[in-house]
Amino acid sequence: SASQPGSGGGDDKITMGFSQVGAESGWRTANTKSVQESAKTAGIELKFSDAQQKQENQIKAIRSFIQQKVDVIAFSPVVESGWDTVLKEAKNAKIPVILTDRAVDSADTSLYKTFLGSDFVEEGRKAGKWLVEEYKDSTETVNIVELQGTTGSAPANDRKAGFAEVIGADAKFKVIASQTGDFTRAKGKEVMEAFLKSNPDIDVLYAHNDDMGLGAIEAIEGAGKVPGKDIKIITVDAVKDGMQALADGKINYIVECSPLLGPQLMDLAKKVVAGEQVPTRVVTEETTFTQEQAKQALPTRQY
Ligand code: GYE
Repeated sequence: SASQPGSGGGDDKITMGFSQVGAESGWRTANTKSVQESAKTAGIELKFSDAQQKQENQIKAIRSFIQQKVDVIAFSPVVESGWDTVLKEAKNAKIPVILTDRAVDSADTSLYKTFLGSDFVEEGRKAGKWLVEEYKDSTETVNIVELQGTTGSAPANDRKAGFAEVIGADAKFKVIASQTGDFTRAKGKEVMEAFLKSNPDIDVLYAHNDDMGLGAIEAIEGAGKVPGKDIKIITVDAVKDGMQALADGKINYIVECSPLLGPQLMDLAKKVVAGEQVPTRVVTEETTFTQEQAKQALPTRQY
């Protein structure tokens, strides 16, 4: 409202500046839709900016939101580090910041009000636990390749760490190659092609999102192998295309990561602008899917 510091308009409508990572994946498309639709429903005016996976674009967008005196800034930081300066500028301008989806590594946690999003380390652990269970009766080496998300991003760092923590307990699990596929289908395919050329004996692919896994499936089929059988595949997100591939037997297991953060984000924004106390961390609720569960869930899947 107009009486709040940082209020731009003369009316009571809250204005939110939102800096999105980009449009790299099905998850991101669903997330953008969720944010835009729930802003409308909540009566919040949204200034939306797409950073095309570049931190410098996000910093520019945040500075422009500060200049426009929005009531609240929300953003999904493409990478974890390098935010202190611009977040201090927002703080000095008395504009509250809400981290959405991805975290920052700033030591000074007073630079933002709250962080809404998934527990990515736990997602990595869930992927690892499925693998341990799947190979519990085998004593042979399990050769794993990993497609990492965007370098330096919270989900890439954390999904790698959680997975490594769980499989690290048994020496038979070997990550023989691990590289970024930038969370995109095209990059996932390209990197998987290279993996297949240099490693004749891949048992498992762990991809940090569905899109990279879907690109990799094309590469695996192109190499004359059967995805889901010759090479077992675990991914994260559970977007529709991923769930379809899971139901079709091409993916073996998906760890869910919900992109539907919009409604919670708008609730938090209203509270923060009103000067109310909010929890400093809000974790999204998530599940996992086997092939059978995917078949059941698909008809009613929202994203
Ligand atoms: O898993 C991936 C997207 O930050 C959780 O970003 C998000 C990740 C998601 O590109 O598909």
